[in-house]
Amino acid sequence: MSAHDELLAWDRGFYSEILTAEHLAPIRHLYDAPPESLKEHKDFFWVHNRAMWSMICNLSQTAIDITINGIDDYVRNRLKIPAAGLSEGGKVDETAAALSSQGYAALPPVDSNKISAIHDYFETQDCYAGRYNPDPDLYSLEEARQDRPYIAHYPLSTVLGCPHLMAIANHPVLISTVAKFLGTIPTILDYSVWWSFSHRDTPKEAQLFHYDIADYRFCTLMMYLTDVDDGAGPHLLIEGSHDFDVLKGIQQKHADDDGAFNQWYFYQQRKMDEDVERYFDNKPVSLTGKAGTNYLLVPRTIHKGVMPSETDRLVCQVVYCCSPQLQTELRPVKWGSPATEKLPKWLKAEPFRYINRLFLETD
Ligand SMILES: O=C(O)CCC(=O)C(=O)O
Repeated sequence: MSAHDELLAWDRGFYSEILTAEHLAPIRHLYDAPPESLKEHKDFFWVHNRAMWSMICNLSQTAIDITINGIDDYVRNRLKIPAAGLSEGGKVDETAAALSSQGYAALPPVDSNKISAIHDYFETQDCYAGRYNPDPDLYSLEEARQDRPYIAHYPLSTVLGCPHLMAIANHPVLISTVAKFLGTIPTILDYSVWWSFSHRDTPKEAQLFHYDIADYRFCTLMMYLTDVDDGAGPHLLIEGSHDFDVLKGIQQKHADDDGAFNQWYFYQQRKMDEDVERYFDNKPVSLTGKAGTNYLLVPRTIHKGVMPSETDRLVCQVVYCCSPQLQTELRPVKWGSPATEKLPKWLKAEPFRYINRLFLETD
């Protein structure tokens, strides 16, 4: 089946579960689209997006848990995706629990030879200025370094063709940890690598505090490919700021503010440092580390990538979701094409095939 058909089959199949499965009855009222309006993936995307937003605005952990249990049941029992090779216990449980409570968890650093190979590969590849662009104008890294846009990304096919990268992002212990945190077998929604350039005057977009909503529950792998100290734009986050109980506590504390906290938290996309400081007791945690430092992050925490003041930063980010809430174009590479030459063949076997189905198309 093509990646496109598999995506649409997932959407249709899970939507039918929502409409019929008894265990999903408590959330069914959030999915009220007329069936004839659901034709393409984007139609299902918006239905999920609306339901998700409603659960978040109501800080309803129960609704999110019911949905994810439903997804897990659908993936394991209807799609019959085996969790073979995934494990629990030991560090997996410990790391997933830290990720859940703090909103971040450190992973063992990546082997320095592999990091050097990844870094050296990207030094030779063309990139493009700004955020995600499916059809970018490419220029060399040397030109980008002269031009100094605030960030420069690499095309997806370049990222997938990088040595070691997909093997690291799909390491069975990492995937087991992510699965434990999510409550189901993940779907990878994005692989990206970008430079954040230093010596600009003002922070922009994700360099200002914000949180992201990509799925009912999701997390990211952030792997530093250059050394990241305070001058190289560390990732900064407010520990625990994803926790609905913490957010309910703040709502109660500001119950007399005429809805100012809710307005700020739910509707102001970019958040000023002084407001974050006013509402949250904890000081931001700054994630610094040498190249090869690796974190799992919950992007629903309030966070930002600090604007680098001294040195350019190169990072890799992988997004792991419960459901395929793809907002960008689906452009899988086919196994056998040049971009797949360096990929380990075990990525073709379940559950890794399922996990990577938006990016790698098997026959
Ligand atoms: O660059 C970073 O550390 C954070 C990136 C980020 O917040 C985002 O892409 O939404």
